[in-house]
Amino acid sequence: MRFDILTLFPGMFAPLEESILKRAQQAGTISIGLHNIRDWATDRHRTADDAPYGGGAGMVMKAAPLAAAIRAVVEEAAPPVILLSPDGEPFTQALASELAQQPWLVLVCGHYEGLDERVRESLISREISIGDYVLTGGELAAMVVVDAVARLVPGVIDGESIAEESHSDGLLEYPHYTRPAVWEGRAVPAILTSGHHGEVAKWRRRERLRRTLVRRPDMLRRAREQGLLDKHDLAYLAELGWEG
Ligand code: 4HQ
Repeated sequence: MRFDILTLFPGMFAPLEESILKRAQQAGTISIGLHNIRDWATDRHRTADDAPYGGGAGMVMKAAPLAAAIRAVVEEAAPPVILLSPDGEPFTQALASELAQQPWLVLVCGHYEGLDERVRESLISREISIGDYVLTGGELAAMVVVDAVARLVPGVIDGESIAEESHSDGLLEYPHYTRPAVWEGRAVPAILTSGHHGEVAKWRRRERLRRTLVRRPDMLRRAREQGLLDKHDLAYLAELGWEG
Protein backbone atom coordinates (compact mmCIF):
# COMPACT_ATOMS: atom_id res chain seq x y z
CA MET A 1 0.00 0.00 0.00
CA ARG A 2 1.19 3.51 -0.80
CA PHE A 3 0.80 6.63 1.36
CA ASP A 4 1.68 10.11 0.09
CA ILE A 5 1.78 12.85 2.70
CA LEU A 6 1.70 16.57 1.84
CA THR A 7 3.04 18.81 4.58
CA LEU A 8 4.94 22.00 5.31
CA PHE A 9 7.00 20.08 7.90
CA PRO A 10 8.31 16.79 6.44
CA GLY A 11 10.84 16.59 9.30
CA MET A 12 7.99 15.84 11.72
CA PHE A 13 7.57 12.38 10.14
CA ALA A 14 10.83 10.93 11.51
CA PRO A 15 8.88 8.45 13.73
CA LEU A 16 7.76 6.58 10.57
CA GLU A 17 11.41 5.54 10.12
CA GLU A 18 11.39 3.46 13.30
CA SER A 19 10.24 0.01 14.36
CA ILE A 20 7.43 -1.78 12.52
CA LEU A 21 6.73 0.85 9.88
CA LYS A 22 10.44 1.07 9.06
CA ARG A 23 10.57 -2.70 8.52
CA ALA A 24 7.38 -2.68 6.43
CA GLN A 25 8.87 0.02 4.18
CA GLN A 26 12.17 -1.87 3.84
CA ALA A 27 10.23 -5.02 2.89
CA GLY A 28 8.20 -3.05 0.32
CA THR A 29 4.87 -3.96 2.00
CA ILE A 30 4.08 -0.25 2.34
CA SER A 31 5.69 2.87 0.92
CA ILE A 32 5.44 6.38 2.30
CA GLY A 33 6.19 9.46 0.19
CA LEU A 34 6.73 12.82 1.92
CA HIS A 35 6.16 16.01 -0.07
CA ASN A 36 6.96 19.53 1.09
CA ILE A 37 4.11 21.81 -0.06
CA ARG A 38 6.58 24.71 -0.04
CA ASP A 39 8.33 23.09 -3.02
CA TRP A 40 5.31 24.19 -5.13
CA ALA A 41 5.44 27.85 -4.06
CA THR A 42 6.60 30.01 -6.95
CA ASP A 43 7.74 33.29 -5.32
CA ARG A 44 11.22 34.15 -4.12
CA HIS A 45 10.33 33.54 -0.45
CA ARG A 46 8.50 30.27 -1.21
CA THR A 47 5.37 31.61 0.53
CA ALA A 48 2.80 28.93 1.45
CA ASP A 49 0.49 30.93 3.76
CA ASP A 50 -1.14 34.35 3.95
CA ALA A 51 -3.45 36.48 6.14
CA PRO A 52 -7.17 35.60 6.12
CA TYR A 53 -9.61 37.69 4.04
CA GLY A 54 -11.98 39.46 6.44
CA GLY A 55 -9.29 39.71 9.09
CA GLY A 56 -8.78 37.71 12.24
CA ALA A 57 -6.05 35.74 13.89
CA GLY A 58 -3.57 33.38 12.30
CA MET A 59 -2.61 32.48 8.78
CA VAL A 60 -4.28 30.45 6.04
CA MET A 61 -2.51 28.05 3.68
CA LYS A 62 -2.56 29.53 0.19
CA ALA A 63 -4.57 27.72 -2.47
CA ALA A 64 -2.07 27.69 -5.35
CA PRO A 65 0.97 25.89 -3.81
CA LEU A 66 -1.21 23.31 -2.05
CA ALA A 67 -3.30 22.66 -5.17
CA ALA A 68 -0.17 22.29 -7.31
CA ALA A 69 1.31 19.86 -4.77
CA ILE A 70 -1.85 17.69 -4.68
CA ARG A 71 -2.10 17.65 -8.50
CA ALA A 72 1.59 16.75 -8.89
CA VAL A 73 1.25 13.79 -6.50
CA VAL A 74 -2.11 12.53 -7.84
CA GLU A 75 -1.33 13.10 -11.56
CA GLU A 76 -4.13 11.55 -13.68
CA ALA A 77 -5.16 9.05 -10.98
CA ALA A 78 -7.95 9.42 -8.41
CA PRO A 79 -6.79 8.16 -5.00
CA PRO A 80 -8.72 9.35 -1.92
CA VAL A 81 -7.28 12.75 -0.93
CA ILE A 82 -7.77 12.98 2.82
CA LEU A 83 -7.50 16.18 4.86
CA LEU A 84 -6.75 15.82 8.59
CA SER A 85 -9.09 18.23 10.32
CA PRO A 86 -11.02 18.61 13.58
CA ASP A 87 -14.13 19.04 11.34
CA GLY A 88 -13.68 15.56 9.84
CA GLU A 89 -15.34 12.20 10.26
CA PRO A 90 -14.18 10.56 13.54
CA PHE A 91 -11.30 8.13 13.01
CA THR A 92 -12.16 4.67 14.33
CA GLN A 93 -10.88 1.12 13.90
CA ALA A 94 -13.73 0.54 11.42
CA LEU A 95 -12.53 3.49 9.31
CA ALA A 96 -8.92 2.25 9.54
CA SER A 97 -10.08 -1.16 8.20
CA GLU A 98 -11.95 0.52 5.36
CA LEU A 99 -8.93 2.63 4.38
CA ALA A 100 -6.63 -0.42 4.55
CA GLN A 101 -8.58 -1.84 1.56
CA GLN A 102 -7.32 1.02 -0.64
CA PRO A 103 -4.08 0.62 -2.58
CA TRP A 104 -3.16 4.30 -2.24
CA LEU A 105 -4.02 7.21 0.08
CA VAL A 106 -2.99 10.85 -0.15
CA LEU A 107 -2.96 12.69 3.21
CA VAL A 108 -2.97 16.48 3.40
CA CYS A 109 -1.71 18.14 6.59
CA GLY A 110 -3.06 21.60 7.27
CA HIS A 111 -1.14 23.98 9.48
CA TYR A 112 -1.91 27.38 11.04
CA GLU A 113 -5.66 28.07 10.88
CA GLY A 114 -6.14 25.60 8.01
CA LEU A 115 -6.34 25.85 4.25
CA ASP A 116 -8.14 28.01 1.74
CA GLU A 117 -11.72 26.66 1.54
CA ARG A 118 -11.61 26.53 -2.27
CA VAL A 119 -8.89 23.83 -2.22
CA ARG A 120 -10.99 21.82 0.20
CA GLU A 121 -13.99 22.08 -2.17
CA SER A 122 -12.13 21.21 -5.36
CA LEU A 123 -9.43 18.71 -4.34
CA ILE A 124 -10.23 17.09 -0.97
CA SER A 125 -12.36 13.93 -1.15
CA ARG A 126 -12.61 13.13 2.56
CA GLU A 127 -11.87 14.73 5.95
CA ILE A 128 -10.84 12.77 9.03
CA SER A 129 -10.50 13.87 12.68
CA ILE A 130 -8.47 11.80 15.16
CA GLY A 131 -10.38 13.27 18.11
CA ASP A 132 -12.08 16.27 19.66
CA TYR A 133 -9.04 18.33 20.58
CA VAL A 134 -6.95 20.85 18.69
CA LEU A 135 -3.47 20.08 17.38
CA THR A 136 -0.98 22.60 16.02
CA GLY A 137 -1.13 20.90 12.64
CA GLY A 138 -2.34 17.81 10.82
CA GLU A 139 1.05 16.02 10.92
CA LEU A 140 0.55 14.05 14.14
CA ALA A 141 -2.98 13.15 13.01
CA ALA A 142 -1.64 11.90 9.66
CA MET A 143 0.91 9.72 11.49
CA VAL A 144 -1.87 8.25 13.64
CA VAL A 145 -3.87 7.38 10.50
CA VAL A 146 -0.83 5.91 8.67
CA ASP A 147 0.12 3.82 11.70
CA ALA A 148 -3.38 2.43 12.35
CA VAL A 149 -4.01 1.70 8.64
CA ALA A 150 -0.54 0.31 7.80
CA ARG A 151 -0.62 -2.31 10.56
CA LEU A 152 -3.80 -3.75 8.97
CA VAL A 153 -2.05 -4.26 5.62
CA PRO A 154 -1.32 -7.99 5.21
CA GLY A 155 2.31 -8.77 6.11
CA VAL A 156 2.97 -5.69 8.25
CA ILE A 157 2.30 -7.48 11.56
CA ASP A 158 1.39 -11.00 12.62
CA GLY A 159 -2.25 -11.35 11.51
CA GLU A 160 -3.35 -13.38 14.53
CA SER A 161 -3.02 -10.44 16.89
CA ILE A 162 -5.36 -8.26 14.80
CA ALA A 163 -8.64 -10.22 14.96
CA GLU A 164 -8.78 -10.45 18.78
CA GLU A 165 -7.64 -6.98 19.75
CA SER A 166 -9.52 -4.11 21.34
CA HIS A 167 -11.80 -2.22 18.98
CA SER A 168 -11.78 -4.83 16.20
CA ASP A 169 -14.12 -7.24 17.96
CA GLY A 170 -15.77 -4.70 20.22
CA LEU A 171 -14.22 -5.53 23.61
CA LEU A 172 -11.15 -4.30 25.45
CA GLU A 173 -8.18 -6.67 25.81
CA TYR A 174 -7.51 -9.15 28.59
CA PRO A 175 -4.51 -8.45 30.91
CA HIS A 176 -1.12 -9.79 29.83
CA TYR A 177 1.68 -11.27 31.97
CA THR A 178 5.19 -12.58 31.35
CA ARG A 179 8.01 -13.93 33.55
CA PRO A 180 8.73 -13.84 36.44
CA ALA A 181 5.71 -15.65 37.97
CA VAL A 182 5.99 -13.43 41.08
CA TRP A 183 7.11 -9.80 40.83
CA GLU A 184 7.31 -7.53 43.89
CA GLY A 185 5.04 -9.95 45.73
CA ARG A 186 2.41 -9.98 42.96
CA ALA A 187 1.70 -13.42 41.49
CA VAL A 188 0.47 -14.11 37.96
CA PRO A 189 -3.15 -15.43 38.05
CA ALA A 190 -2.79 -19.18 38.72
CA ILE A 191 -5.03 -20.15 35.79
CA LEU A 192 -2.42 -18.84 33.31
CA THR A 193 0.26 -21.23 34.58
CA SER A 194 -2.11 -24.22 34.93
CA GLY A 195 -1.77 -25.47 31.36
CA HIS A 196 -5.59 -25.73 30.97
CA HIS A 197 -6.01 -23.99 27.62
CA GLY A 198 -9.81 -24.09 27.71
CA GLU A 199 -9.86 -22.50 31.17
CA VAL A 200 -7.33 -19.87 30.08
CA ALA A 201 -9.53 -18.90 27.11
CA LYS A 202 -12.60 -18.67 29.37
CA TRP A 203 -10.74 -16.54 31.95
CA ARG A 204 -9.47 -14.20 29.24
CA ARG A 205 -12.94 -13.77 27.76
CA ARG A 206 -14.33 -12.95 31.20
CA GLU A 207 -11.54 -10.46 31.91
CA ARG A 208 -12.30 -8.72 28.62
CA LEU A 209 -15.99 -8.50 29.51
CA ARG A 210 -15.27 -7.25 33.04
CA ARG A 211 -12.82 -4.59 31.89
CA THR A 212 -15.09 -3.39 29.16
CA LEU A 213 -18.00 -3.14 31.62
CA VAL A 214 -15.93 -1.10 34.10
CA ARG A 215 -14.09 1.14 31.64
CA ARG A 216 -16.22 1.34 28.49
CA PRO A 217 -19.87 0.41 29.06
CA ASP A 218 -20.65 2.25 25.80
CA MET A 219 -18.60 -0.38 23.92
CA LEU A 220 -20.44 -3.21 25.67
CA ARG A 221 -23.83 -1.88 24.54
CA ARG A 222 -22.55 -1.64 20.94
CA ALA A 223 -21.05 -5.16 21.10
CA ARG A 224 -24.45 -6.54 22.17
CA GLU A 225 -26.26 -4.64 19.40
CA GLN A 226 -23.81 -6.10 16.87
CA GLY A 227 -24.44 -9.64 18.11
CA LEU A 228 -20.86 -10.04 19.40
CA LEU A 229 -21.94 -11.38 22.82
CA ASP A 230 -23.16 -14.98 23.27
CA LYS A 231 -25.37 -16.35 26.05
CA HIS A 232 -22.35 -17.20 28.25
CA ASP A 233 -21.07 -13.62 27.92
CA LEU A 234 -24.49 -12.21 28.83
CA ALA A 235 -24.82 -14.57 31.82
CA TYR A 236 -21.39 -13.50 33.14
CA LEU A 237 -22.22 -9.82 32.65
CA ALA A 238 -25.50 -10.34 34.54
CA GLU A 239 -23.45 -11.87 37.42
CA LEU A 240 -21.37 -8.69 37.43
CA GLY A 241 -24.55 -6.65 37.73
CA TRP A 242 -24.70 -5.31 34.17
CA GLU A 243 -28.09 -3.78 33.50
CA GLY A 244 -27.21 -2.92 29.89
N1 4HQ B 1 -5.80 19.86 13.47
N2 4HQ B 1 -7.74 15.58 13.91
C1 4HQ B 1 -5.67 22.28 12.99
C2 4HQ B 1 -6.41 18.95 14.32
C3 4HQ B 1 -6.81 17.59 13.88
C4 4HQ B 1 -7.57 16.68 14.65
C5 4HQ B 1 -5.35 19.58 12.11
C6 4HQ B 1 -5.50 21.18 13.99
C7 4HQ B 1 -5.50 20.71 11.16
C8 4HQ B 1 -5.16 23.07 10.76
N3 4HQ B 1 -6.58 16.99 12.72
N4 4HQ B 1 -5.05 21.99 11.72
N5 4HQ B 1 -8.07 16.85 15.88
O1 4HQ B 1 -6.64 19.28 15.45
O2 4HQ B 1 -7.13 15.78 12.75
